[in-house]
Formats: sequence, C-alpha cells, structure tokens
Amino acid sequence: MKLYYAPDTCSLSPHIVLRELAIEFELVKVDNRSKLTADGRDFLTINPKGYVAALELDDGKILTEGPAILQYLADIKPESGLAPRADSWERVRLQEWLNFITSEIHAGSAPLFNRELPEEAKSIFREKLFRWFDFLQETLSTSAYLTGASFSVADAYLFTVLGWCSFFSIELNDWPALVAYREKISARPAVQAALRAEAKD
Ligand SMILES: N[C@@H](CCC(=O)N[C@@H](CS)C(=O)NCC(=O)O)C(=O)O
Repeated sequence: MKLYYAPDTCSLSPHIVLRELAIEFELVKVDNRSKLTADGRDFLTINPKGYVAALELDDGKILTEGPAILQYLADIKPESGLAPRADSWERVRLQEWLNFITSEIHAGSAPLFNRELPEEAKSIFREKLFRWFDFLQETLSTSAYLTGASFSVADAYLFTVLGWCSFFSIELNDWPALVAYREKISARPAVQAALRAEAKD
C-alpha cells in the first residue's frame, strides 16, 4: 500500500491510522505546488483532483477522500476498534463525526491558508470555527474521544485539523478540553512516529 501525502496537511490522519494499525505501507511525498511526487511522477495522474491524501492499494486501485480512506483502513483490522462494525448504529455516529470534521472544520479552515483572501473574509471563517470549537469543547469535556471512551479514526482526523490552528495564530487555550485532547493524542506512539516521519527531509 502507498500513501501519497504532504507534510502538515490532512494526509496526516490516514498516516496516523496506518501506523496505529501496524499495516505495511510506503510513504510517497507530494509537492502540493508542483503536483509532482518525490519520485518524479505527475500526481494528477494519480489523483486528478490534485489533493492528498491518496491511497494506492496493492492491486493498483487508488482511493481518495479522507473519510473514505480512514474507514477503508480501519475495516482492514476491525479488531483494532478504530471504527465500529460497518452495519452498526455506532458506525453511523462515526460517519456523522467524519462528515462534520470534513465539511465544517477541514473545509472551514482551508480559506485561512489562502494568502490572497482579505483579513475581513478570514475573520468570518475564523468566527465560525470558534463556534465549532465551543461545540467540540462541550463534547470533549464529558467524553475522552469523539465517539466515547476509545480512540477512533475520527480522532486522528480531528487531531490533524486542529493542529492547523498554529498556522492561523489561533490559540486553543480558550478551549482547554481541546488542548488536553490534542496533548493526549499527540502522546500516542503512532502519532509521534507519523510526525517524525513527515518531519524528515
Ligand atoms: N475532499 C478532500 C480534500 C483533501 C484536501 O483538502 N487536501 C489538501 C491538503 S489538506 C490538498 O491536497 N490541497 C492541495 C491543493 O489545494 O492544491 C479530502 O477530504 O480528502
């Protein structure tokens, strides 16, 4: 299996999950500006959308879209508990979280990376994110992880997108449950290993 990734992006979440599951994989770095892979290929021939993450299966199939990749990986080792069984109510809850993270937190953060966007526009997106942080603060004040007592693929995803706050000069200190949540997840060996691997070169 190959994971096409770019450092500091959403591809960190499937990267964490691959390591949590101890699945053998190869990391292929993508330059998100030139759309070239580190081994010199045109990334657009791999994912025409031009986005990381992309997962290449051993039979050559390419899977894109973070929430789909995360669930695909978790289902390879259901005993890991990183996603509830596919036909369960709990699985629907997990999908509810993944959809919220992708459409509200991930997509809501993306404009803040845009250097061309005026500050007034950015402050609208920032305010909306703050409302979602209030909501997450409430959830994570009474629950160790998004879906309950154990870490799931949704936590790998939320951990990743909350990590972008440092790029936007957003201090998470106003949401202490989010700070504690990030610290707890950051201490996981798989998370440390993924961060170390992405920091290389
Ligand atoms: N809908 C896609 C979005 C993926 C995405 O936003 N990838 C960003 C990095 S976080 C990217 O590769 N951007 C490259 C670009 O905008 O050219 C998913 O959920 O996987």
